[in-house]
Amino acid sequence: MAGFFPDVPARIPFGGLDASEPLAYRVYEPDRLVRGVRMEDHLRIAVCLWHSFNWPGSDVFGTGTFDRPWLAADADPMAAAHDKLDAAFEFVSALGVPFFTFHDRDVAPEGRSFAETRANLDAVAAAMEGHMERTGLRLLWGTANLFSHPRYAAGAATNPDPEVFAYAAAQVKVMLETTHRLGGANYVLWGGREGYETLLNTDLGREEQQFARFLSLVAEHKHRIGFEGKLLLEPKPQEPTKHQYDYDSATVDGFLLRHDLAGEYGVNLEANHATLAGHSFHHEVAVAISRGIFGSIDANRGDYQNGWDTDQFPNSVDELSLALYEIVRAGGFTTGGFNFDAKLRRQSMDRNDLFHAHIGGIDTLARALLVAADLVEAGELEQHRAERYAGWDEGLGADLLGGSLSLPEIEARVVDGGIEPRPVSGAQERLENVVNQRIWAVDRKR
Ligand code: XUL
Ligand code: CO
Repeated sequence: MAGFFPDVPARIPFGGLDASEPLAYRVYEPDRLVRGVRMEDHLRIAVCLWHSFNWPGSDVFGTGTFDRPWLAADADPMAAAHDKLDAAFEFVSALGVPFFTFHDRDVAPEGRSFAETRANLDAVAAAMEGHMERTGLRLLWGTANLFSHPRYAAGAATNPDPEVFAYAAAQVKVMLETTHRLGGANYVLWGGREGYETLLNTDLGREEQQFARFLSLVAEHKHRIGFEGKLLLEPKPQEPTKHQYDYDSATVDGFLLRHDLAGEYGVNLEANHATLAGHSFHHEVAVAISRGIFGSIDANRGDYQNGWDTDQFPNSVDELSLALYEIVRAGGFTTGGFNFDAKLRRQSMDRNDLFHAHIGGIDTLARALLVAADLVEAGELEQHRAERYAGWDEGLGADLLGGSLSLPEIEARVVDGGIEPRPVSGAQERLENVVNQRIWAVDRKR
């Protein structure tokens, strides 16, 4: 393929587990049916344009190492924006996944005024429409970058200065409209700087009110313009701020309920953010599903020895199988999907490293999907869970939950009814074996 990735085929082929070609899928086959649904439609995979196309491979100690000509300091900003888009669409179509995601600032440069910035984004969106039409690629979600520019150093919606709130609100309005124009399936808000560095200068009560007002304005505008995608908040406990208000799924759910926003927002869960919050990713997915706020996933992994967001590509079938089990069991994604919010290591400076990283991550997800589907079909976990809670479906359990009994009446039931509970095994090890046996057996299914 002539273009930015000349050594890569126009479409990464499926080679199967025994393939020797590194640029081939071992497991991911878009058309393979899993529980009657195409693999592509189960996973709804997206490539993010920030780590993969708008980041030069810099870290806090060193400058960029990657070959990304459009990021050169002397490049003309709009010409560079178009070159970046050409390379990104070439990449995503060769990968053969259906979606991409981006922040406004990933694709279009800031101008000298708000109006010029909007004009830049509109021009890039027009070019994007052309690329989308040509390649058939779709937008999983759009989002506004409310954290890089110095104006947002003290937060966007939760900034002590109302002018910053206004600027951020205007920016989100534009990006929500752009996402709508491009047919985006969702709109994401990640509050990177909606939090604090120190409580010594922070009014928690006010900031909570500001954040809630901001989110109501966004929801209102979504309905005003007829955007049918979901609005999603992306929980993260810290980084860049010491503490972020959208700490985890449970915190977001409480916030939404407290501010009458339930039903308007769901969550976009990132694996590495779960790790930073001290949770497993499995936990975050299960909590969001049980609260009815599950939306989409940012696929990546952290490093268990590091306390920061390393955003590595996912490579653990074991861990992802458990998250996928929850998703498949709950009926799968509606508007969401798996977005690779993952980045290369700074030393991975070969252009094709971007392909190797995504291919590995996609195969890991595909295999985890097969395991999850197997677990759901076998039904052992579900059966055990149902039996474990069966007491609540009728008799005493139903009476307790139904609210018909007071504490004295419950005492009477214990005494007169001779209630004498007997502990039963939680069977954790047996259930862990069930999961592992499915992971081991999945190869044999072909
Ligand atoms: C940062 C992060 C963001 C959001 C989008 O940790 O995950 O890239 O996904 O702003
Ligand atoms: Co993310």
